Amino acid sequence: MFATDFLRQVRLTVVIPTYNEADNLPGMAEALLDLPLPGLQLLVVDDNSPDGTGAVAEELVQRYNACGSARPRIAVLHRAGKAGLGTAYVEGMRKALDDGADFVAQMDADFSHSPRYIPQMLGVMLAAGADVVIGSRYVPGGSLDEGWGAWRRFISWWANLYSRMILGLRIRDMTAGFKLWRRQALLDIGLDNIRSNGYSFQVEMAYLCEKLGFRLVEIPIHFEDRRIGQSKLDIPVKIESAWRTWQIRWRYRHLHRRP
Ligand SMILES: Nc1nc2c(ncn2[C@@H]2O[C@H](COP(=O)(O)OP(=O)(O)OP(=O)(O)O)[C@@H](O)[C@H]2O)c(=O)[nH]1
Ligand SMILES: [Mg+2]
Repeated sequence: MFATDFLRQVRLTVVIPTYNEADNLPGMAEALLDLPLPGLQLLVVDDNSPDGTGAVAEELVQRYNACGSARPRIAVLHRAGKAGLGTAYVEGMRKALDDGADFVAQMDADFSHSPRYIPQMLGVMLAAGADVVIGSRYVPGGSLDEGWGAWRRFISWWANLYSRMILGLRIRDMTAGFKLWRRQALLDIGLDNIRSNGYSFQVEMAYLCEKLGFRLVEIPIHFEDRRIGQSKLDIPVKIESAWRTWQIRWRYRHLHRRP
């Protein structure tokens, strides 16, 4: 099969958790569905956002699924209330696997992660035979929004160093929320085991990748500041992430690489 045929048929689901992202979601959907990947599906996991993101997502379903394609281009998972980033990803990824996705991407709704990297991530995954590809701010060529002040840069740098040191990992961007997973990698991780919410969800998943001996590639990305709206990951989430790192280390102390 030619590479272009493969890319036309590839079943890739992009899971995006949303809480109050009504202004960002239509643009994200358009950018994702414009990519040269007709088998790409967007799965929105919304927590009954007060700004009506859930209703916006349903309008997008009507708009983009009307063309009669076999696999819906957009699906929505509505949850009753704000239950955290980690559980949103677990539920979304589980649904993506149940629906037969071969590849699952995870990213934020706010354009911090540009959709244009997705074909590149898929290409790298296939060429390198990787289990997971990480869109990384902290490998050579990666960069942060110029608008980030010194304090924010320091906190992000510190969070990375902290979790890398405690967990003894080589991954450069431990809190990266932009990843592409091979189906089998998520099955091997066992999503039912994941306990972390917030930033520590990313740390727990990264830790399991290394512990299980996954083939992992970090590609450089430019991380933009959110375009519209406010951050949902507040101080309590950051504190939770700090102590969860120790919990992750303890919980998986007997875990061995997959054969
Ligand atoms: N479903 C769901 N989505 C969430 C929750 N918390 C955050 N999100 C989404 O997770 C993504 C990341 O959250 P952000 O608020 O952008 O976190 P952040 O990138 O650290 O903060 P900013 O730098 O301000 O963007 C966004 O798409 C949010 O809408 C939640 O409890 N439930
Ligand atoms: Mg963000």
